[in-house]
Amino acid sequence: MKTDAILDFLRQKDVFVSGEEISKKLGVSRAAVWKEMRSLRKIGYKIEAQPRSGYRFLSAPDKMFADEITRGLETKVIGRPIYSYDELDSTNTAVFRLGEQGIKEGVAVFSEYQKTGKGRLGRSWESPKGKNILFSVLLRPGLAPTEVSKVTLTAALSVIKAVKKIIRAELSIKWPNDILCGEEKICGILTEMSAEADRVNFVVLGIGINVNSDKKSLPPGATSLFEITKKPVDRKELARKILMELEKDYTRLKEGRFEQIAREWEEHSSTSGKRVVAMLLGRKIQGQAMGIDQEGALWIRKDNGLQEKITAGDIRHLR
Ligand code: BT5
Repeated sequence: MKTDAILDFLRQKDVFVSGEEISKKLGVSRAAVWKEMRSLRKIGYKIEAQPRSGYRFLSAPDKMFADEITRGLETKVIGRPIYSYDELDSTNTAVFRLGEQGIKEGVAVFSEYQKTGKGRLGRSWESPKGKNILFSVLLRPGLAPTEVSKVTLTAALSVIKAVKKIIRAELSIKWPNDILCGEEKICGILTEMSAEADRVNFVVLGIGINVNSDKKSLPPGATSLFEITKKPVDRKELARKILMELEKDYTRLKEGRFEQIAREWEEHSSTSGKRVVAMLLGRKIQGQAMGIDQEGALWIRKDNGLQEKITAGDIRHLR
């Protein structure tokens, strides 16, 4: 009901505000104000109350509430609106449904936990409750199905730039969709689409980032931002930064400037120049990764000197 309005009002003031002032301003009874304060505290807001002075906002809980992420979000499309949940099967599945309902692009769904978080190729994404960032965004990029991998590469660039704005760490992108610290994974991206033969209806971009969980609660080979810095990271601030970077990069993608994105992606990539092995359907190729082309495909110089490009699948860094 008036919860958002009360929070906004308290936050603007940054001093004690009397119950009477709040009730006048918002046109509700003082009893209603008191009740709202109680329910805000119940969900983790810290609000100081003093009998004579009234109420003072102290802090918001470490929860990915949609309103909290939206506060200070400077985007026009991405994250407009945001929905957030305590638990879902998968944010990708939830956003896919929104796509099928014809909802406009930009809507984002966050969840504190996923019962069946999805990785690529039928793999799973494991993330303990309330510690990390798990979300998906609906996009309608107007690309051909063969070009959708560009969305994944674009998102990887946006995430790494956003994270680097918040923490100092040696992070890199492993083709096509992993963000690593050293060789340990802190972020995975899953792009799914609904398409006809030559036209994409919509794309669901799903991003999972290990933010504040400790290594013990993550699968082997994974690490988190907390493990890197030993300090908790403000998840909402990071989420906002990612959405904002994504809006800028996605706009460039839509305007046909993927070449620019690919160049920046290369600057952050740890794949280019490495010896890699690529697992393709039924066969393996080994050689030196040369970098991505204007379509986002990875070129590998094989040991026999021939070059081959891969457009999808998994690679392993050898050294
Ligand atoms: C990915 O797949 O890396 C894509 C992950 C996308 C997850 C997000 S979360 C929000 C949205 N909703 C979803 O349901 N999914 C998306 P892939 O490259 O296939 O990597 C999956 C593999 O990474 C697993 O087989 C594990 O080995 C490993 N893994 C699982 N959970 C991990 C974690 N939290 N951190 C690092 N690695 C993990």
